[in-house]
Amino acid sequence: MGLLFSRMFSSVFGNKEARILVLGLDNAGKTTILYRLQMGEVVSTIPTIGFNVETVQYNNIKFQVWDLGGQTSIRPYWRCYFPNTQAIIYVVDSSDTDRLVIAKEEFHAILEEEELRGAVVLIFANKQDLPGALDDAAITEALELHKIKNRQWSIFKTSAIKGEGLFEGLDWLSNTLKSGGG
Ligand SMILES: Nc1nc2c(ncn2[C@@H]2O[C@H](COP(=O)(O)OP(=O)(O)O)[C@@H](O)[C@H]2O)c(=O)[nH]1
Ligand SMILES: [Mg+2]
Repeated sequence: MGLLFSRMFSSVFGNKEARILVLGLDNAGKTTILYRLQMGEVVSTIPTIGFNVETVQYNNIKFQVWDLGGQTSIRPYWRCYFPNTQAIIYVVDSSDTDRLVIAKEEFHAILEEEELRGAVVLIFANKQDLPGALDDAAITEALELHKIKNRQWSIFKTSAIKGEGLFEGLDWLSNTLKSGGG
């Protein structure tokens, strides 16, 4: 994936500093995806203000990951990571139907952030390999994706464990960013 990744994204941002946030509830599969992409060393920052941020720097692109949900007091600190964000990858555990409502609420709260207004959104309906996982149409419904206004978005079925669907999603993302989104 590392090589494919460089081929897809090398011309997207030029030399511009870019940020892609990988967000979702805990246990969604974000960290697994980060390792699966094999773009480089994952650096975990010390959680001094109560949340742990994993970063992979790939050329001029920073991928940053943290868990949504939980304490509301730390949320203002998330904003430090919002500038220059061209894309959000939102990861959902498609088999965790009990927490889909929370996943939806956290998702729409993030979309309301002023500094993330221009970011393109890629949704990964992850853990498709598990029995009982909802498909992309059902996740679209549960997350109320039709409510997204004025930004480009797309949803892909993935299995981070098997490495399925990730490439297709990133391909969509790089093409969308190339054609001026984000
Ligand atoms: N079956 C299955 N398990 C997954 C998948 N992606 C992640 N996991 C597992 O789900 C758990 C949480 O994954 P992790 O990447 O730590 O989630 P994070 O909290 O969002 O970073 C781990 O045990 C992973 O192995 C997937 O696509 N399928
Ligand atoms: Mg994690």
